[in-house]
Amino acid sequence: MNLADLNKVAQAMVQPGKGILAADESGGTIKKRFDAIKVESTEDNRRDYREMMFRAKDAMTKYISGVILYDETIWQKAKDGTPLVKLIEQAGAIPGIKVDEGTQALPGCPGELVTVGLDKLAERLKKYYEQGARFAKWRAVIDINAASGIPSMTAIRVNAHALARYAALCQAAQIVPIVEPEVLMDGDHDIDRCYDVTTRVLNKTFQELRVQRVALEGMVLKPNMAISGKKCAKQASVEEVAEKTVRMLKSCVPAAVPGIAFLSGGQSDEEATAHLDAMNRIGNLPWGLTFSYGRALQAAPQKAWSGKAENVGAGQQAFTHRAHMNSLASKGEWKADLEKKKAA
Ligand code: 5MM
Repeated sequence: MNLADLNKVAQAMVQPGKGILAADESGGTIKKRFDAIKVESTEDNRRDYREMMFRAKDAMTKYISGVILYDETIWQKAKDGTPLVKLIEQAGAIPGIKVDEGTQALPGCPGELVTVGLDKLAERLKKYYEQGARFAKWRAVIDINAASGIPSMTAIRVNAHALARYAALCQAAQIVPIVEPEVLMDGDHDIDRCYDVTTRVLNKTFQELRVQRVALEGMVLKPNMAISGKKCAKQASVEEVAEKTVRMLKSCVPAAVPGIAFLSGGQSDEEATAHLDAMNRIGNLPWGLTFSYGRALQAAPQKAWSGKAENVGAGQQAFTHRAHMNSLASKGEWKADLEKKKAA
């Protein structure tokens, strides 16, 4: 492992003013997104949609540091035969790859999941590196449900162990691991419950990363924010989310980690931007704080595109606008009234 090079890539992923496009929806998830805009999820449509984003020059060159791809996409070519990975590289962004293989029920823990995909991961990483991937992503899913008493410590430990195994294998293959332990915001829990559970999850994850000798300088963390569950009657304000998330991360994430790139987790586009902005306005943080959004970057361009070739320009404009807003938020320079203006 060359830690200096891993650190260089990790620093580039979280550089000020840029963030990561999570375009790694698996087959089932992209179908759900396409169903919502009445587009059939064929290989060609998936390619056309992602090609549209990767060719959005302003967004990709100014605001996007890296793109997380799904296995299908990393091997795909644009309509004119250019590999999609090349389009990303030509824009000056870094190609990355989702390497987990989804979740399975965790035996003995009703209602809880474990992320799978460690078998043959070393071999897969070698091929992805040859194909241009310089970082990878693995997502663990932790649910909160007071009625069923979850999460259990078992689910937290098992998932932390798998995240650390994955991260160590990535670094041995000279690939920067994005470590994503996601505490879902689907329940009716309040922000303080989210804070407590996420604290436990992050502490366990970093403990496992240390045990398995993962070099913290060569990774990026992709966490959820401390936020109210979607069904909670009392929704925390932007300021409370920002203050509690920063406090939580400061107490759990070592300063050796180059950067933190949040998932959006079902927040609206503007909420995700406002929260990131408010955190960066607090300032004096030991790591870069940026975005690695899927839905909060893509909902608008998906709607604008809606599967029609004549809408490619509109889709690119919508994507550029969201990327621009989040770029500003990553520097604490976003203002709500900028949302009304069109992309530059
Ligand atoms: C883009 O979606 C990613 C892949 O999801 P599936 O494995 O379900 O297809 C997902 O891991 C994503 O990167 C993170 O959840 C962050 O995305 P959001 O939409 O929460 O910002």
